[in-house]
Amino acid sequence: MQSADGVCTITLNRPHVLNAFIAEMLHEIRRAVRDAEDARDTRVMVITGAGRGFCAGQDLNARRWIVTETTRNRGGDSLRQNYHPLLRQIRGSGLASIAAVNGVAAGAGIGLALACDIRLMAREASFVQAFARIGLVPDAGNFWHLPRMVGRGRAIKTAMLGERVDADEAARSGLVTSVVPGEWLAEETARVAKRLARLPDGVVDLTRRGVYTAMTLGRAEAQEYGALLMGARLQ
Ligand code: LHQ
Repeated sequence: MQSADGVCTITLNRPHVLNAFIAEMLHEIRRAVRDAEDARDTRVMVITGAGRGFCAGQDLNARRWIVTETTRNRGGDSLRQNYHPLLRQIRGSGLASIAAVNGVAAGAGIGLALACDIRLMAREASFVQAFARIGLVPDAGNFWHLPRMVGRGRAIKTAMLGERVDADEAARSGLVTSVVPGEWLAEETARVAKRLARLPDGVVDLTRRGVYTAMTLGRAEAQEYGALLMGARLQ
């Protein structure tokens, strides 16, 4: 983890397997997020990958994910124990989060990117919903995010077929906020992160709370929630 100017950067660092997750790495990321939250001057966290991948999801060599009743159950437990706490932590933290998607993201790697507030993507990067190919179903937040972000039809198509979604398609369908050539990704990420870090105190936290909460409410309740948050700004 690196920190400067209110921005902390967490780099997934298993490039030989496109930064696929193992339990230890998930714990390390959680620790890094906690450290970022505890650092008083940190306002923004950036998550990115070392090498040519962002994150290829679960490391398939860490355990053999042959689909049997047993592995299915273990898969559920692995999600509950290893993945869900991290995704909740990112979403629940008071820090703005940016996924700088530098390369391919697959499976739970997409889940990690979608848990962040903002996704900036290198033109060379792509998303692969790899689950179905190996006999699994989308998880790690993908079920929740995909239909909301890209609509039901696209969600089902990409999840079932597992076709590669390139960066331009990801931007068109709303999965990422912007696409830049790979060599500019770090610069663009730093620019956006700095702007977020310089916003008045509380704005980032209340805005993301407003958006995420409003997504679960009806119109009238969402308006009222907006009034409550505005009240918190102007008392
Ligand atoms: C890998 C991986 C990988 C190990 C590439 N593991 N080595 C949660 C908990 C519970 C249950 C299970 O599931 C989950 C959530 C999940 O995330 S399930 C989904 C797991 N991920 C995948 O199925 C993706 C597997 N990888 C791929 O489909 C491709 O590698 C992608 C599309 C990501 C990239 O393709 P390429 O750009 O062509 O790269 P590559 O395939 O040549 O990979 C490069 C190296 O990385 C290669 O190793 P090698 O020694 O030959 O250079 C791969 O074996 C290794 N690698 N993903 N998940």
